[in-house]
Amino acid sequence: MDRLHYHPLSPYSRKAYVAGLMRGEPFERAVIELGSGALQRPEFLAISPFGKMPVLETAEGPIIESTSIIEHWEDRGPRKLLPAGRELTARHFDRVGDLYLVDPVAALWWEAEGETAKNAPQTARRAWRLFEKQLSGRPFVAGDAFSLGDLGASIATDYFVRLGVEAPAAIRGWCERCFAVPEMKRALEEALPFVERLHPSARARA
Ligand SMILES: N[C@@H](CCC(=O)N[C@@H](CS)C(=O)NCC(=O)O)C(=O)O
Repeated sequence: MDRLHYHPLSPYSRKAYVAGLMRGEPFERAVIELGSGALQRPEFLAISPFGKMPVLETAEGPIIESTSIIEHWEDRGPRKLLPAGRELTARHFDRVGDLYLVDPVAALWWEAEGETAKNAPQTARRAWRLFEKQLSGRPFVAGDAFSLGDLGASIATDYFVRLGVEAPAAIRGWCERCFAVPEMKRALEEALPFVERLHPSARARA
């Protein structure tokens, strides 16, 4: 059985975790202990050589990179996050979301003094403009259904808002729709205790 190494707080982990839940098939979960040095232990580096989560152990070997994990599952079926005919749109917004929302919010969260963190709100606002344009007349970026294109971007947007970066109304509405997906809601609820512990003010802004 596939085994996902992840932490509920990590947005990239959460992408893979939500995708796993949406499949409706069992998978093993190994929660990484934050701040324990677990990511740099030889046994972890053997499956994730860059010391990053998530990583999925499969019968064919480990898969790193959140999107690749999701693609592995989508390829095996059932297809949940890459809608037929809208796949390229979903993939495009997944990439934009990772680069211009997830990476910046992670910098803001962990290294608030760095250059990426300083530019993070501006980068997010530019990304949100792209999402807003795509969302005009559609509930989700690839059409009527929640897809890979919404996944990481909405998780990161929720973190931005919790950290006090105001998102436009249309983006907040889209985010609400994303978090109404039961698996998104469940994964957020599992992350919130850690959010509260690490950034007590973030919970208050939620
Ligand atoms: N591109 C990777 C990014 C993974 C990543 O940066 N994960 C973060 C947690 S959200 C991590 O493991 N950081 C630990 C570190 O860099 O030491 C993916 O999509 O999986």
